[in-house]
Amino acid sequence: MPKELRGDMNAQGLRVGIAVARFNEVITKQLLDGALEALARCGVRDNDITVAWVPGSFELPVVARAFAKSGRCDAVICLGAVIRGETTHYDMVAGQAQGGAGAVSLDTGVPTIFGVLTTENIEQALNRAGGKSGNIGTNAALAAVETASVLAAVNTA
Ligand code: INI
Repeated sequence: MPKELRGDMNAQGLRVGIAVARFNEVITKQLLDGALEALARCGVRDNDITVAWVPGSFELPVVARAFAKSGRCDAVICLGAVIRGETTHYDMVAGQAQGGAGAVSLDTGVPTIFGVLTTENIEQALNRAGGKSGNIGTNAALAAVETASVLAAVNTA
């Protein structure tokens, strides 16, 4: 039988850094609330969570990188909302956030989760920030817990 590893959703003792964008704060505050609730449900203590607000999604990766390199975070979560209707440089902001978060993850080995909404309009964003389509912040937190757990299992297997 092959050895099979899965993440465990019990995250007691997990240390998490969250970078969250102030741009579209009405939305990103909802993402943050969803993430914090999910982390609490998984057993993460408040004392083990640090939240850093950044101006916009473009700035998420640099702060995520600092969290990841600090040696004090087992997982990092990036939260933001990039809405096409409001910007002509949507693709640049969204691309930097996504590529930057991915680079931080691979360069540091600390799972860095992409919880950034990219939508056409504010209605779609609200739907995915605690509205009828769930909460991307919640999903991001659960992905952080599961990935940190399976990574620890891979590293000790
Ligand atoms: N930042 C966002 O997080 N979402 C957006 O929709 C957005 N728009 O529309 O421009 C946005 N812009 C700011 C950007 O992230 C940087 O903070 C800014 O360019 C300074 O570097």
